[in-house]
Amino acid sequence: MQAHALPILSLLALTLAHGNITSPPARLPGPAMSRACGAAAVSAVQSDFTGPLENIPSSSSNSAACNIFLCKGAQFADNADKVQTLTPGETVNFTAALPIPHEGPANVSIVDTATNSVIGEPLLEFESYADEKLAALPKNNTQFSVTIPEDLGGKCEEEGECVLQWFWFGTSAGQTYENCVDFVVV
Ligand SMILES: [Cu+2]
Repeated sequence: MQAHALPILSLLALTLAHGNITSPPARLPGPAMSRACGAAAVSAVQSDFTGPLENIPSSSSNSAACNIFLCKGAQFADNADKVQTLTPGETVNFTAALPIPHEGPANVSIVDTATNSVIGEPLLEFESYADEKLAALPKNNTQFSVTIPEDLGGKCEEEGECVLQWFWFGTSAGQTYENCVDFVVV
């Protein structure tokens, strides 16, 4: 029974996979997310780290702290060990996995987590990202870098205050992808 179940699970994982940030380390679900968003939301993310926000049941939310559209619901409290210490003007290299591309816009921005608002302008923007009609994805879809602005208006000096957010919307798929990298500037 076990031997038969494994190939089916592997196939499912392939079928469900869409995309995520693999470096720098992005926020993951944990106990704080479970308290904020419910265990079903955590299970949905853990079943496929590359899945879209639309696959996460937000109806299980039991707290104003849970916003699936901010960092996929992942909480700072579960990720305090992943904070990147950066300097103004520093270049940050990203690696993304896009096992199932869906064409659409994408960007990387600095988001103020208290208000879920973008600070300044996006650091990187793609009008057309992850186009499945291309024979091969451009290298900059999975390997790209951003530069930390010289002036963040005094923000992003406290852990948990700011994240580097990768955002991608697969237009025809109607699927939204987000991953957040916690950081502080010093
Ligand atoms: Cu997808």
